[in-house]
Amino acid sequence: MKNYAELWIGYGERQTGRDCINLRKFYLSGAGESDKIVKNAVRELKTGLKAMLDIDPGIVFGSCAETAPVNNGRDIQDREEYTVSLCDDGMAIDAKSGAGILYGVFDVLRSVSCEKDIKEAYASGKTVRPSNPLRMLNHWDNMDGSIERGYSGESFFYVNDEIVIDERTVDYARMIASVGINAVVINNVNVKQAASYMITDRYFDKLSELGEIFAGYGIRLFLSLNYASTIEIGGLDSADPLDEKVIAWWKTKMAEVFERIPTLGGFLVKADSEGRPGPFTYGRTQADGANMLADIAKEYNAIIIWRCFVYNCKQDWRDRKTDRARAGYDNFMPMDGDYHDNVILQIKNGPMDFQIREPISPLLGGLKKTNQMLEVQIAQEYTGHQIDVCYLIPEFKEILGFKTYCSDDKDTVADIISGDTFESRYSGIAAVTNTGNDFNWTGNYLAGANLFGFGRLAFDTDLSSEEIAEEFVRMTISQDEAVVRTIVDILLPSREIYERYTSPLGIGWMVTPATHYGCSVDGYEYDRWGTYHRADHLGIGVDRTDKGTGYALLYNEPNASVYNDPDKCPDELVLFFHHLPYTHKLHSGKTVIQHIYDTHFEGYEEAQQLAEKWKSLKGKVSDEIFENVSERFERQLSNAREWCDQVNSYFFRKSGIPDEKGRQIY
Ligand code: GCW
Repeated sequence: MKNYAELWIGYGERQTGRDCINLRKFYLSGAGESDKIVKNAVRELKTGLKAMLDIDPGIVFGSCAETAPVNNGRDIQDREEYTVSLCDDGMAIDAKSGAGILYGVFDVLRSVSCEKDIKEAYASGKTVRPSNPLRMLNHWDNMDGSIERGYSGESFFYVNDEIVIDERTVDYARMIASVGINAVVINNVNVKQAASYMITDRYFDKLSELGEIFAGYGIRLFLSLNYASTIEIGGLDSADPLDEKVIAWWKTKMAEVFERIPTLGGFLVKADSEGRPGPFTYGRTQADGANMLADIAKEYNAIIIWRCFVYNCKQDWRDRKTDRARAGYDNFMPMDGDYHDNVILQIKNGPMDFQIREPISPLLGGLKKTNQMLEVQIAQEYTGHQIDVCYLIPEFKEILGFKTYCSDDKDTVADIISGDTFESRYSGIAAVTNTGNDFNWTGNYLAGANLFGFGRLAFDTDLSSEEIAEEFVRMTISQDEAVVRTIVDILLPSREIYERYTSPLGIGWMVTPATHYGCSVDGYEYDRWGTYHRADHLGIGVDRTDKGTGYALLYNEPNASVYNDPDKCPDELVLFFHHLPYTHKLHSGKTVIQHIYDTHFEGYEEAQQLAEKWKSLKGKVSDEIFENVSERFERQLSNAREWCDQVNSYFFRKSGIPDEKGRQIY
């Protein structure tokens, strides 16, 4: 027995498919049997089919493409594409690389695992080309084993400043490769202490071993980099990106790093953000910093992913001119076109910080001459800490589908990050991951749907939230139709329910400072973080219109005009863009205050209904899963109740306006 769950690669026994002739022989073409990814693919196929159906398939190798060198660029999608089709005595997986074959194998295993009719599923051949070149997970794991914003135990990569490589490491690679992840950053973007030494001899051997394991599953290893390495580990007195000594140090360093870790894809950098060092200290731009590193990394075919989460975190709450929402745009937009071609800017989905509802960052659709990557967060920092169930795939679908109007066609976020809109050399999507060393990897079993779902969606943006949820439940929890239905019905509305009992109408925050779990309406109101709701006895919201901070105007038309006008702005974002009286009527016909009361009472009630649904599964799912999720639901309900009562009481006390429906407010 392993000391962790195998989730969707557990390959428990299945009933359907045993007599399917097509599963008895596989013709693989695209890479040869000596390719190490192909070896892993074949092992996976054999293990999976044996365990699920007691079938030992024959393997026939067909034509073999040339193995191209490691590359993070656009053409990667050509090599990762696969086609699965039926033949008389088996089935064929055609690709142009080992990775393509591996993804084809996982497609077949998924179908078997979901008890699909194989003949039907592949009747006309199925070709899938990944929607995004880079499909990444960002770990915020620290080398002491703690995880920043981790809610699933400690890191499985590090113990006491050492890198741990064991069976779990390999199963992790299998698990994420199975949903299409092809790149992983294994350390926190806040690079401090031991992590600064990742690029030294101290860790090279382990990193090289890890990189090889990942490479066997088509995954490229990335590291977060300390921008001030020249000072902190190099003994120089500067990290000025234009300083010759600094440049020379990096040249030597990178030569060493890429020699010792040949599989390394590049680096992720958080600079000039929340106390991390960066080029601003030397009066240089973000582009100066990114380009310096990228020019050196280029020689090794590597990329620099540079985060846009740069803002003033020492704001004065009295100051109404400074608007944190503008910061990313103001810091990065003026240099559009200046970032070198192996730099990617990594942009959080919203302008603030992973709130339950935010508008899309105006950099997405603003930047036109820069490689871009979207950053989302499946670690539930602001969305319930993997205690509250919050299936995030519907939110990600909204983000990807958002029309930025940056061009006549292909203007959605999905188009931009796929690289199609601007034919970008590098692009993709990253998620701050939600894993840890808990038995079930993600704290709450249901939070596994976000890990599974992120990968599936990044690989195939056209999949629906429901299809993904259903696959997750069938592969991980149960095949029983009623159970599948019940859990899918819990997952699908969970994000909107969470939104209803927490902060209203896009304003965000109102969370307990530091932990970010639980309600504290004024927790950040008189603090330095730039995250205010500005409520008084008359109204609430931040004026980000042309009369306020001007943020609304950073969007392309018609989005700018829509957001700038309280009568056009969608309800769910209206307090993000406008300061409004409690009596302001929303499109829904309700006043702001009545909306707050209604949604909070409803949200809490709906959370109770979700918990009831879960209770009905006793005896129908494993005890381990049932108990884990039940215990979380108990905590979710007390959390939801606090949110509901605190928010309602707060706004009743501020506004003095009673609830039309006369419900109990304190
Ligand atoms: O959401 C904030 C978090 C920080 C995090 C930061 C970031 C890694 O509260 O913990 O630091 O974002 O994205 O860099």
